[in-house]
Amino acid sequence: MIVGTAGHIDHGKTSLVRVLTGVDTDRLKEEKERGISIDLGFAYLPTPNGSIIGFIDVPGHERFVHTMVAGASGIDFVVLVVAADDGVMPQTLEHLAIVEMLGIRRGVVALTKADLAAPTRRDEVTSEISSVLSGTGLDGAPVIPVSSVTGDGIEELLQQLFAAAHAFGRRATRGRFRLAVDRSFTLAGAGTVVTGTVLSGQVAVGDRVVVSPPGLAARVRSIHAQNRPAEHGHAGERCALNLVGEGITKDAIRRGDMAVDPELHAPADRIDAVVRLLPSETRPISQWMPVRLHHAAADIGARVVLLEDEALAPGTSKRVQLVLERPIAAAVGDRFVLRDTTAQRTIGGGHLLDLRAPSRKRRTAVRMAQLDALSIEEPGQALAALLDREPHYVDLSGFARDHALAEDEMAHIVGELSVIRIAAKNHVLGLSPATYLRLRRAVASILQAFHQDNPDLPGMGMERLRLQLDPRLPALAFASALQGMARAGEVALDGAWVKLAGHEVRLTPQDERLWERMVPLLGASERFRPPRVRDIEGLLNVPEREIRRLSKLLARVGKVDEVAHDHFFLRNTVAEMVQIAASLAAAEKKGEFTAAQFRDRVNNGRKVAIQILEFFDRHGVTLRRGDLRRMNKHRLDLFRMSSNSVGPSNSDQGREAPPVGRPDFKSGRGREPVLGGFDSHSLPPRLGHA
Ligand SMILES: Nc1nc2c(ncn2[C@@H]2O[C@H](COP(=O)(O)OP(=O)(O)OP(=O)(O)O)[C@@H](O)[C@H]2O)c(=O)[nH]1
Ligand SMILES: [Mg+2]
Repeated sequence: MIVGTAGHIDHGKTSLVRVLTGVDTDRLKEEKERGISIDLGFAYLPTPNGSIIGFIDVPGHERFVHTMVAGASGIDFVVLVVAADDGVMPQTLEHLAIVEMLGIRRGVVALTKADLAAPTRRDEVTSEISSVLSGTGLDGAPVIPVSSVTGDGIEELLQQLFAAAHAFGRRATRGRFRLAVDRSFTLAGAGTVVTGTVLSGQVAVGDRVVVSPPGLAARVRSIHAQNRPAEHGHAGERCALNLVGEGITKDAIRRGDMAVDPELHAPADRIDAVVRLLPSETRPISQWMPVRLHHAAADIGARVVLLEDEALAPGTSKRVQLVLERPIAAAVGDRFVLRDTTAQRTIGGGHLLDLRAPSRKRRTAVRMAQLDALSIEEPGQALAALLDREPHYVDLSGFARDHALAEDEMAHIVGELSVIRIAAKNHVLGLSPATYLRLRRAVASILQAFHQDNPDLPGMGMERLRLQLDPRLPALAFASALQGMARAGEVALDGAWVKLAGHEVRLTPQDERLWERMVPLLGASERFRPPRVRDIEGLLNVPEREIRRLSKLLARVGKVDEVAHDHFFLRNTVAEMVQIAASLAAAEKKGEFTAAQFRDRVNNGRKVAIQILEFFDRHGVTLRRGDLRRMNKHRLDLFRMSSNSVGPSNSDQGREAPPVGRPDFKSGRGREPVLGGFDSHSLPPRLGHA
C-alpha cells in the first residue's frame, strides 16, 4: 500500500512522516533553509505482517500543488493532515478536492500539533473537519489527534495504518506494466534510475520497456521494489528501475513520463473525458477554455471542447474533449485533475474515456453512444457495448492497448464475448457474432440479387459490395472477412470479384446454341489457328458483333481467351499451348526456346505463333529475353483447363485488371483472422443460404 500525505503548508506532514518512519524526507538544501517541503519525499515503513508501506510526502505550499498532484496520483490511502491550532485552511480544501478527483476513498485525518491546542479547540477543528469531509469519499474517516513533538496519538495512527495496509493487501496486478515516473537520476555504478508508482501490471528484471511519450526503448537491469532489491515490481509498489538503452539518460526522462510495456507506447493528445467542475468555482467551463491538465506525474496545457449542449456548470459533470499541447502516455479510466492556467486554483477533474477521440463529428448521436459504452468501467462490458453500436466494429488491438489490458485478459474478454476477429494490416477488428451473421446474410442476399440481375457476370466487384453493406468495414478488413467467408464455402473470390459459391454464369438459350455452333470451329484440328470473329461471322452467318459479344462474355468466365484482338482461343487450347511451350523449354539445357521452335510445334504460321507468345509474355507465363523465352514456373497453371462448369477467368482481356494494391490474400496475416497471440478461434461455422 502507498500512503500519501495531504494538507496545508506547515501543518506538520513531513514531521509526521518522520516520526512514523524515522526518515526526514525534506532532503533539499532549500527545503532545510526555508523549513518547507518543495519536492516529493519518499519513506518506507515495514508492517508487523512483513509488508511494507510506502509513504509519499507532498509539499503544502500553494505554489507546489502540481507537485502534490504528481505525488497523490499513485497513492492508495491518504493521511490528511490538519493542524489543530490552524484548523482547515485553503490547501486543506484544495488537497482534499484533488484526492477526491483522483478517486482516493481510503484515508485518515491526522489532527497534528495536538500539543498546541486545547481540547475545546481540538473539538472545534474536528467538527470543522467532519463537515468538510461530508459528502466526499473520506466522509466519516477517523480523526486522530497526534503530536510529532510529544508522540501522543502516534501509536494509534500507526495501528490505523497497519490495519488499513492489512485490509488493503496488494493492488491487483492486472493489466500491462505502467510506471509513472516521478524521479530520474544517475546512480554511480548503475547508470540511469527512474522511480515511480507502478500503476498496473508488473515488471521483471530483464524486461523491455519503453519510456513514453518520448519513445525510448530500454531494458530493466535491476529493480528496487518498496526500497528493497527485487526481481519483480508489482502494481501498487513504488519501484526504482535501473534502465539501460540507447538514449536512456537521466535528462532524457522526466517526471511525468511513463515506463510502459512496449505494446502500450501510443501517446495521445486528443482525449474524450468526463470532467467535474468543483462547486467552489464561480464560472462555468466555456468552449475552448485553456486549462492545465494534471495526469499521473505529468502536467500539460490543454483546451476543453464541450461535447454536450449545456455549459459545464460548477458542481456538475459533463463529457468534454481535451485537446493537449503535447501528447501523454495514458490509459482509459485514468484519473486527472484540472487547474487554471495561472496555476492558482484546482478547478475540477475527472477520468479519461477515449484516447483516440475524433476531431470531427465529435458531438454526434453515434459518438455519444460510443462514449456511453466507453464510460462502462469493466472493459469486457465496455467492449460488448461498443460492438453493439455504430460502426459495429472495434479495433481490438487499440482497445486492448488503450485499456492497458494484458494479452490473457483481452483473450479472455474476446473469448467470453465470442468476438469475431478480422485481421487488417497491423491491427485486428472485432465484430459481435450477431453483426458478423448479419454481414454474411447481407453479403449472401446482395450477391444473390446481383447474380439474378447479371447472370452473365462472374461476380460483383468487391468494393461495390463493400459499399452496400452495413457495417461498412474498412477495405482491408472487408477483404479478410470475405476470405473467411470463402474458406467457409459461402462465397468464392476471384481477384477483385466476389460471387456466391456455386454461382455459374448462365448463358441464354440463344447464346447457348450459338456457343454450341462455335465450339467445333474453335476446337478440332484448327485449334491453334482458330477463325477470328469476322471469319466466324462468315462461317455461321451471324453478325460479327454478336460473335464478339458472346466471345467476350465467355472470356470473362474462362471458357476462351482473347489472345489477340478479335482472336479467341478455347481455354483448353491455351492450356495445351502452355504445356507445349513448357515441354520445349524443358528439352533445352538452358530452358529457353525460340518462337520458331514454338511455331513448328503448333504449326500455325509465324504471325499467330508470335501473337500467342506475346500473349503469354503479357501474362507472365513466359519471360522473354531477346529472341528467347523461358517459362515462369509460378504461372504454369494460370490457364488451367476449364472443367465443365464455368470456372474463374484468368484472362484480363475484356475485363478490368484487379486493382493495384489489393490485399494479399495469400499472406498469413490475411488468412487467419486472429490477433497475434490470442488463441486461434476460427470463424464460426458456415452460414446456410436458406
Ligand atoms: N508543536 C508542534 N509542532 C509541530 C508538530 N508537527 C510539526 N510541527 C512543526 O511545524 C513546522 C512545520 O512542520 P512540517 O512537518 O515541516 O510541515 P509540513 O506540513 O511538512 O510543511 P510543508 O511540507 O511545507 O507543507 C515545523 O517547525 C515543525 O517542527 C507538532 O505535532 N507539534
Ligand atoms: Mg513538508
